[in-house]
Amino acid sequence: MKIVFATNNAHKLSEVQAVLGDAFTLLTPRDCGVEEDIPEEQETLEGNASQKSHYLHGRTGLDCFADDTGLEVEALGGAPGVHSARYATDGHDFAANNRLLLKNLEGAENRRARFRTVISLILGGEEHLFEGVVEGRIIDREAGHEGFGYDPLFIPDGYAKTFAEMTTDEKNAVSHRARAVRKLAEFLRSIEK
Ligand code: ITT
Repeated sequence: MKIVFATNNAHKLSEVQAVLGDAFTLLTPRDCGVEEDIPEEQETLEGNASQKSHYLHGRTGLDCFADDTGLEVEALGGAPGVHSARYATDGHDFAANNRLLLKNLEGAENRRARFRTVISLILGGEEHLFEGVVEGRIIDREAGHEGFGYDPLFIPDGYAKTFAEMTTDEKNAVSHRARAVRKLAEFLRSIEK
């Protein structure tokens, strides 16, 4: 089955393709002639995922899905949350975001955090939402070079290493995005039958 994934993030694309396996071929917005940035201007993960998938569906008329992810840190009242991409600057500056997160958590005893992903799927013109969460903690210096974003600072519960110290398969065993994508895949398989 071919389906369009509304992302410009190559790391996300390879994580999601690894979870979905060969039965699904992911197309990117660019593959469908959509070159411009897809807007995400809402104040919730659900709102942004939905805005991205509706935008791409409107531009292409194809079945598609989008994800929006946030890192929710307990001691920061759930920040950066929906503002995770632009926490420190206006761009996607992962290093600056990580520096700011460490600064804002300096001296904090409570390091609890969770990643939350919301996927919006538009299939036959109807929207379906799927959520995935992973609980963990933020360490006090970056470790590892795999993955992207806040991965070097996040250790999922039950592990002794960060997402950035894991292979894609190890991250996908527990990650927020993989959990949401497995729900999406289950749904797609169930309606194919
Ligand atoms: P698209 O909107 O093009 O899909 P994006 O990078 O903007 O890509 P999101 O809005 O979903 O993706 O994610 C917001 C930010 O959250 C992202 O820029 C990263 O800093 C962080 N993030 C998302 N998923 C992550 C993950 O699996 N590991 C670490 N950080 C992640």
